[in-house]
Amino acid sequence: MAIDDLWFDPALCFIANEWVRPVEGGQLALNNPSDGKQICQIARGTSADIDLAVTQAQTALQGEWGRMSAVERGRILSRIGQRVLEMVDILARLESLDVGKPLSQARADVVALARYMEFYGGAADKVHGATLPYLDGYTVYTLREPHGVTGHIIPWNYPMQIIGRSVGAALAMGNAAVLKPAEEACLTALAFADIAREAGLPAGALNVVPGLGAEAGAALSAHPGVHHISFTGSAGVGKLIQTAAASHVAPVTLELGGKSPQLVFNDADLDAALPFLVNAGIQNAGQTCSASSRILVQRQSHDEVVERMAERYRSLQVGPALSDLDLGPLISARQRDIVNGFLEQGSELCTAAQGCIVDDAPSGGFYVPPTLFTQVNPDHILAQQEIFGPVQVVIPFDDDDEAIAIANGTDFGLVASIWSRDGGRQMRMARQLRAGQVFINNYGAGGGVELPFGGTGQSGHGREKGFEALYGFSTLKTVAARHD
Ligand code: TXE
Repeated sequence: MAIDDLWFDPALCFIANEWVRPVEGGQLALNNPSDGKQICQIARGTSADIDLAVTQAQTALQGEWGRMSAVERGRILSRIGQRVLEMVDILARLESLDVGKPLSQARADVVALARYMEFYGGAADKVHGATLPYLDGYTVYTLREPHGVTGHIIPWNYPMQIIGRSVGAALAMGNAAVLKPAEEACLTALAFADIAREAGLPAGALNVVPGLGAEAGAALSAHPGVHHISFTGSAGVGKLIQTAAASHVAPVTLELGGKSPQLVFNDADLDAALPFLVNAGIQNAGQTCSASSRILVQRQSHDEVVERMAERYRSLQVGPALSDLDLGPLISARQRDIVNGFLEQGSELCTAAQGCIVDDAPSGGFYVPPTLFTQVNPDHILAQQEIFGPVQVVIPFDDDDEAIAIANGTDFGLVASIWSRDGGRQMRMARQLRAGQVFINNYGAGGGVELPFGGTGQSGHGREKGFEALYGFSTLKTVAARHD
């Protein structure tokens, strides 16, 4: 079992490079989504632990970490990335066990985390200010500076990738981070902090306080000593966090999920499209903010696309994460119940195909069969709300205008893709789609560490990933010097 590989006590918080007991001594059970059994106990951090972590982060900014050159920060991040890769087997097994995702998908997340560290390590000393022409007798320039203490509240679906894109970028800019991982999956966040310590990250630059959202999470978002909050999770909690941060006017980056469409036109290369159409919906059992849960197909191609997607669905196998089948379980009984509720609401729809849960899947696991619905009305609840499970709906359309109207007809705007050979249509659609990322004849662009990511509307605001994230995790100072 991967839990035997743990070299630290998961029931502790990680503050100033030390493993410490939560101040109030609380514990939470961490469960294995594949069988529903307890894996271990984790710390139930509270506002007292958040206070301690923020204080240590502030101390780090005044000490070695705050004085460190950008190039040295970058070297440390690169070393962390190398160490993450050296530990790929252990980390992948831990993530697979904890999140319930198939082992090979967990492994890809570890590799992505290492790549984030490499990218932000290399970028740390390449963020420049500018000199600005101004009045005679003045020299004016801008400085990019860290916010100070950054808070990172992350979900359970991609802990390592989200740490990479948010903590990695924040540290590259010289912030000191306080990370509140999700109570459902936090083992790799703790492991990562220890790896960072070992790779030379000074004490206090990264602190991890596990705990409940309403306790540790709420305390972090409302803490007046936190100068920026990065949040990935539900829209409801995103609004709470933005409100809490407003009390001390801290900027927030919100990444809140979506209902991302893929638009398949009659002139699309279906052989190329098919794997993307299905994989983007079922990866991590559909528990992906950028999951493509709506497939919009031009009417003439509709039946062929549905039949080919259905064929793939019928071959999908769902089982325990470490068995590395197509899909693992959902994260929790609660998430399974939410998804089953949606499936019930779709009971009057046309089900094109379902995958199967393998016979020897443990009875206590949180499994649901991947399900493809077809001929779905764009206003149906399954075509409007984020399901966060392996459920895709196929919606027919007639022409470009209708495709855009349906694609933009939800509250979300995270990702979209266009499958067409017509260059003019590709460019027109890319402009008209309401989404933070648009892909043409692909979906997801291989993980896209380098590609800025974030949403519009209820999908949130602010951008993470790529170089753009470094602007979000820094503030701009203008210096105007008058001289004779
Ligand atoms: O998210 P929450 P949940 C969506 C998805 C899913 C739904 C619920 O639709 O079905 O959200 O998932 C912390 N103050 N996404 O309940 O509650 C919490 O501890 C501060 C989309 O898991 O938003 C965890 O660390 N923090 C998504 C984090 O917020 C609070 C990923 C996310 O939990 C808090 C996950 C509070 N009051 C779910 N309450 C995506 N965009 O990828 C909770 N938290």
